[in-house]
Amino acid sequence: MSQSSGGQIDTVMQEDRIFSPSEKFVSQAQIASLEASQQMWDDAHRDPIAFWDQFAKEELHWFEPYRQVLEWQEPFAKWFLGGKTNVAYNCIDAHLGTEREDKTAILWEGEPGDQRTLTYRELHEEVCRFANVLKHLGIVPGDVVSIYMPMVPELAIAMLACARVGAVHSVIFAGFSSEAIADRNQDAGAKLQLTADGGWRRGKNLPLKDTVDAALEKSSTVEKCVVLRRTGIQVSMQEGRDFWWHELMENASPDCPAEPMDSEAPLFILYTSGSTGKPKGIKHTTAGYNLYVKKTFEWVFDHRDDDVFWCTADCGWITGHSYIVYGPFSAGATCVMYEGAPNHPHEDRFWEIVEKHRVTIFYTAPTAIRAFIKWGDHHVEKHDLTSLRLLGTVGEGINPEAWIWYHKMIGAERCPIVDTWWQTETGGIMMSPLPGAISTKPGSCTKPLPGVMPVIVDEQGDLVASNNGGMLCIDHPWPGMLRGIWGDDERYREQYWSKVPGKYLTGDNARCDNDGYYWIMGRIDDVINVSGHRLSTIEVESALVSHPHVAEAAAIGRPDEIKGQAIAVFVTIKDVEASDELRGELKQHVRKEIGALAQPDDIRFTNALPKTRSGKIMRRLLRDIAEGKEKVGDTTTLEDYSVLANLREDEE
Ligand code: 7RM
Repeated sequence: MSQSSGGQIDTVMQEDRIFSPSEKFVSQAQIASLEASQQMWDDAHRDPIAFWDQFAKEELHWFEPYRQVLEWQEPFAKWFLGGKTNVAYNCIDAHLGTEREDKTAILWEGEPGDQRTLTYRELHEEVCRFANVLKHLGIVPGDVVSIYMPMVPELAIAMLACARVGAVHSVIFAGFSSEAIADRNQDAGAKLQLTADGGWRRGKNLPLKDTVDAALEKSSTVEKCVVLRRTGIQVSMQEGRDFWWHELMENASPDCPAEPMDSEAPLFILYTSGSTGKPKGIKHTTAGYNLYVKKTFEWVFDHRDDDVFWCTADCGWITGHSYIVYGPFSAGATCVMYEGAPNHPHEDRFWEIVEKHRVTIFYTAPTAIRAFIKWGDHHVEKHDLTSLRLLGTVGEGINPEAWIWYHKMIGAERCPIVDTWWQTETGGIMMSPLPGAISTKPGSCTKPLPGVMPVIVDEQGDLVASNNGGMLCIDHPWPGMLRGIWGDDERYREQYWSKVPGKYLTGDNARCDNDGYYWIMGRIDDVINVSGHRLSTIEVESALVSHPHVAEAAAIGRPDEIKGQAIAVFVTIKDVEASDELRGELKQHVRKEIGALAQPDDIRFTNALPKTRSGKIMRRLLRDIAEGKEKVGDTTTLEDYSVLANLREDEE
């Protein structure tokens, strides 16, 4: 182990397993060798401008050509200056008149078991009609439309219709409170609200319109509201403000040419949780984002025309924006879209859907994988998953043992796994295996995609040596990068461009091993400092998860008079009861796996960990609890409040 100096992060994890794609996979892959991927990477590195220029010309429809590829006035990038295109056009119209016109675009499954399919032609008609509805309601290019809807096809239709008329959408996950909606609406200056009467979640009817009604009392800029009928629950409609989706659509013409939009016209705002209470609206624009999500979708998922792609995220997150809607549709893919929970009506719902629709590419989050493991293999074994050829993960680091389970149980050791590292801010995937070209190591997101230039630096901003952990930054602008924080250039500079001069600060720690493989080590703020050794949360957690009775683990540093910090871990277990004996066994297990230094001081058993609504473990809250704080920090993004109450009761 290296001695810490200059703020580097120690690594204690040793993961030597390596998996190569099968001959069959490679023989059919688009990028089918290390040499081919290296060639792309070298081309992009040598001349990023020429690299992206060529793709932009080939892959997007231009109403007017651009005159300059990139203008970089740090920290503000503009891509494809002077060009005019339209994201909805690239996602739909581009496929009309080709063999994709009658191809299925959306394969939708409602939670209660209802089903709908839309071909690209049908999607085109729906989007055009709703685009006319938007115009009829007075929406003009640049207006902000707030969307608070369940995972139904109309959510994608609404996003695409906004893009078609040049409106900027702000999708808010349909689980947020009325306060959260109002805060975001105010910050964005939203003019129109789109919602539904309700949505299904684990058999319950979520009263979305009621929540919106409360939000609109405090959304001073919102003038009108369109309501989709989904569950049929009773809602109150305010005369002159609220309109039924289906009534407006009845009279809407299916003819609506796409608005030629400037390359840098804002496409959407997506709010992420900042460290302060103030909502942070990440801004993405038109052409660069569109190109980036299209190419990364094709590269990472090795997309072919006969694929059935399923990304299990919600459109309320960046993963849904980029890899349910804009990336796959630009590439002409068939996408499964599912409305509900993975355990409704039973814990095998996802596998039932995979079997039913013959899904070939499945993209989900580590939190879901850990839940599947906990629920038991028999749910998986009931179903025929032989259609799958490629698996993916996103959202958190995946513990190597969870990776191995995914590889064996879901992939039957046949499917490569793409562990994709990226952020709301990056727009699309930044690091991931190219599945036909790059061998995988469980727990590593492997290598940067072509054109992505990661660097790892210490507190002084100096590059760290290979295998040392440090702050992950990105060195050169890329087309999908955020263009700022909505209405707050100063915060954008301060948060992403001030700590390490000249580089985009991701906020994550990482190390790059001797083979050039990257290992994400968690958020900078989550580092545990034990006697001057700075440890990453994921390594301690992965050591715990490799124990047969551990389902999930979260490691944090709590204050300690002697060591600076002590390691406290919160653990959910499976198949056995909590006991002091197990506690001792787990400490020994971690000690054996990664060493005495990383051995937890406290182990607290819990039936659930606090997570964000998109499934990330909230270590910050656990720190507050471990420190015995009466009031924990910002909980607006917390998924389940009862978890906190339970953790408190469990306190020793
Ligand atoms: C796509 C998304 C971003 C943060 C990011 C990381 C963590 C995401 C991985 C990962 C390890 C991964 N956007 N993260 N993917 N950590 N391995 N493959 O999740 O804006 O919501 O979150 O998520 O900390 O900075 S996000």
